[in-house]
Amino acid sequence: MSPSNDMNAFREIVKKAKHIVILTGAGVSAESGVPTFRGAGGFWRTYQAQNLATPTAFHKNPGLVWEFYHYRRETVLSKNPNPAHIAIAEFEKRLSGEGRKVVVITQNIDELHRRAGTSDLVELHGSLFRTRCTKCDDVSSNYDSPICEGLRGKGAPDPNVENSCIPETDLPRCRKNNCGGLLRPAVVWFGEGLEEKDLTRSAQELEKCDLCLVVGTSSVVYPAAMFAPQVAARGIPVAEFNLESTPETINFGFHFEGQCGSTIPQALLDA
Ligand code: BV8
Ligand code: ZN
Repeated sequence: MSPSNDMNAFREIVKKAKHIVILTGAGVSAESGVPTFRGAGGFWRTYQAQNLATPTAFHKNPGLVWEFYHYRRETVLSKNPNPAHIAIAEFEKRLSGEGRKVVVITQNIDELHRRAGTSDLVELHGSLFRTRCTKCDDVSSNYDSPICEGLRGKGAPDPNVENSCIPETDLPRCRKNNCGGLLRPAVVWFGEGLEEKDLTRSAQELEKCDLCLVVGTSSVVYPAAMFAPQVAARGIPVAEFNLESTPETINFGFHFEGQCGSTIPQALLDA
């Protein structure tokens, strides 16, 4: 049976729900001006994002990968949460006053949910604003712009820009007890496992929720892509908010087509 787009019927379900999981992907940040992975947004210079988001790429050319992440850090620092992030954060606050739980499980590394005020948050793929030392494993928050002098003015996304070949000594280095190790972004690259604590926490919330929203994701990257179908398989209502259908749409009870900056506030405000 194809999914319903009856917003009033969905809002009635929202009003009764006690434990809501909201799964989000790049589409929830699109209206903030943060490029998504699909289509044009998926390219930086002549590279596809997912070919740079790998341990192999970093090992081969840490300077190029740092230019890519520096560009994304600087881009996100100049953007703000949009009405979808804000409605989700307000929804969590309002429901917590009624003893009802809202938890956001995001694939995004832009921290826009955090900046919008969401507190119950699982950042499945890490954050642009955390680094991990490749030598001592220290993980630290870092909002410096630029993250180091070697990257100042680097990272332009245009296809004809030459790679800067920044010497490794000029890349972000660990300052913990003068370790000096090369830092990497504390994100989950393709081919890397997600953090055990995040997988465990997600499984618990997905098992217990009585409503799931899946917002702005193409549902092609695993294991995150399995989460919403898992909830639907338990007979729990799942609503997909997207510009288009995805390979998982057929498994969901609801599908709301459109910009989630409009459809999410419609679904959540005062529900
Ligand atoms: C793992 C952080 C195993 C980094 C990301 C072959 C080789 C190696 C691995 C694999 C392989 N085949 C399969 C795999 C597994 C792989 C995978 O799934 N690959 C895919 C490509 C097939 N997965 C992994 O590698 C994962 N790890 O499997 O580990 C393992 C286990 C134990 C031990 C060792 C290994 C790790 C995956 C995490 C990768 N890191 N991000 C960074 O960002 O730089 S993934 C990254 O891409 C995002 O985080 C996100 O997850 C994904 C992009 O997806 P979306 O968020 O959905 O964004 P997208 O642009 O695709 O879609 C946007 C959607 O929004 C669209 O539907 C659009 O219509 C919609 N939209 C746009 N605007 C709006 C909107 N909707 C509403 N309103 C709007 N305004
Ligand atoms: Zn270190």
